[in-house]
Amino acid sequence: MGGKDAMISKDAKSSNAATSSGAKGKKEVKKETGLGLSYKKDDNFGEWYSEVVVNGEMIEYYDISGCYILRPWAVSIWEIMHNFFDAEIKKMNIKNCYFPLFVSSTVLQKEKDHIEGFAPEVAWVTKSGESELEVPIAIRPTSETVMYPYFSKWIRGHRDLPLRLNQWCNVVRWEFSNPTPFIRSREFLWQEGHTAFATKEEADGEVLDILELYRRIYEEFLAVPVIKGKKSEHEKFAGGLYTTTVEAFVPNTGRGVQGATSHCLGQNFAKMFEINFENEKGERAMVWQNSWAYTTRTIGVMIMVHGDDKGLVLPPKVASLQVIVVPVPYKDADTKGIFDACASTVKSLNEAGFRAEADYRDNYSPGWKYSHWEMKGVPLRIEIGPKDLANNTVRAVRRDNSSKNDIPMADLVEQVKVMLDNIQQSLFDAAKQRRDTCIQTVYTWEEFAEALSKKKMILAPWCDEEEVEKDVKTRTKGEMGAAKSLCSPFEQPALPEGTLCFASGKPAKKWTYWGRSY
Ligand code: 87F
Repeated sequence: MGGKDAMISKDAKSSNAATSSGAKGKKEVKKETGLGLSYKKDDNFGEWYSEVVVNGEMIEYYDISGCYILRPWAVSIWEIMHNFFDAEIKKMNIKNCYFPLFVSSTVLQKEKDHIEGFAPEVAWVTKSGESELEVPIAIRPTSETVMYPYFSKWIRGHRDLPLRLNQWCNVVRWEFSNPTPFIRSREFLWQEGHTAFATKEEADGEVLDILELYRRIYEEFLAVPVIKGKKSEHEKFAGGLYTTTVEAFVPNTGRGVQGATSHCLGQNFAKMFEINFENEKGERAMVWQNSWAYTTRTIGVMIMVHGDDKGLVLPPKVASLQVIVVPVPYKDADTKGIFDACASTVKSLNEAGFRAEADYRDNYSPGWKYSHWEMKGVPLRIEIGPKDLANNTVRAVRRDNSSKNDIPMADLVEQVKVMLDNIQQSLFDAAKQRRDTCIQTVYTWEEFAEALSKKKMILAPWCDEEEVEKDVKTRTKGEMGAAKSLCSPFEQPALPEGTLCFASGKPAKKWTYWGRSY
């Protein structure tokens, strides 16, 4: 990434992006419109990303490093995913709740082991006005310690189980490394699910049900392919029993990205917080717990995977605007007729359930509007000019591949549906193809090092020993960051007897994905 966060002045300057400069990787900006990006995705990915999130009107930089303003264009995407996920978990009888933002230090530190490694990232409130607080209060970085004392209070007998809660909220983690909009920010939005069951089997089942919802968010909504799998002992959430993940990959940087996680916490927290119940036999038993979350990081992954040199590319299912209708009036043409055709096009599309609008602004040319809506990633543009009016057609232009299609007015709704479905599918297919060409299977350390230098996502046979993973990290340390295990995919290729670990030479136990990551 371009290390592009420190100063608001620098950020604000680059966000205008209209001027040309001699900086590395800069391209000529379209002079006519003043729109366009000054960096190309393949030439300078970090600068391209910083520019596209601002020019696409997703975020605005803020005067606190690592904090970003989410503009309506980004929040509308979050809301669409929220509505899907919220409805799905309600079907599973999971209830929404809200716990406070603030945590006392005694409560936060109750489960010391789990908090230990994270302590430097916890932000504290130490003052109100000019006076020091008697005891500092932490801002939640996650809510295990906030919620579980109440789980202990609310769970008495087996009839109180399962207890399945979720909250939609913000969390704060004071990151020090390279903040990046959506991907690594100091405050972010998420849902965090926290559940308790009488049996491990029920908990195990839920871990996978939730992981499947995360897969659907990425693949069906964001059109981003992910790999479902299990984290290594070294990479799992230390407070839990095991961690499952959906892993995405950003081909341009060759980095994996943990898309969302679903943990089985086992009984660690139950012991710590005394969350137990009387079972059907009248004995005391400890609950089995899970926790799971996805965050606004999802949006960043989608931008990185689909965006291009013209700006954002939004998959139709998450685009707050799916179709932008642009009138193309000529000097002597029937302007009113064109505007009326635009209005009736929008009306038909809205009535059929599509998110469509027309851009009637008279202070911008059609060409400027094309660039503007391309920058914002609207999946489909409909142009209506004098010829279209005469022929009773509209011209539809796809954002993802620029293909043009003249559609008879009579087939409008039907054709738009087909085109949006095609865009959604081909974005996924193209992303999957790009991702798959980055996956490389290796058997030896030499092959591994070579593949890593080529920014690959590496599938390798592994002995599954923590010491070996630590060793891989040490041996790959460098400017670009060390490689680590991403996940062991649930779908394991065959592992013939006698296959050796790529890093230790010991007998391999499983196939695991490795690479650099966000
Ligand atoms: C940062 C500061 C303090 C991650 C932290 O993944 C504590 C933590 O506990 C911390 N960063 N974590 C792990 C979060 C685990 C878990 N929490 C609920 C999830 C899903 C949602």
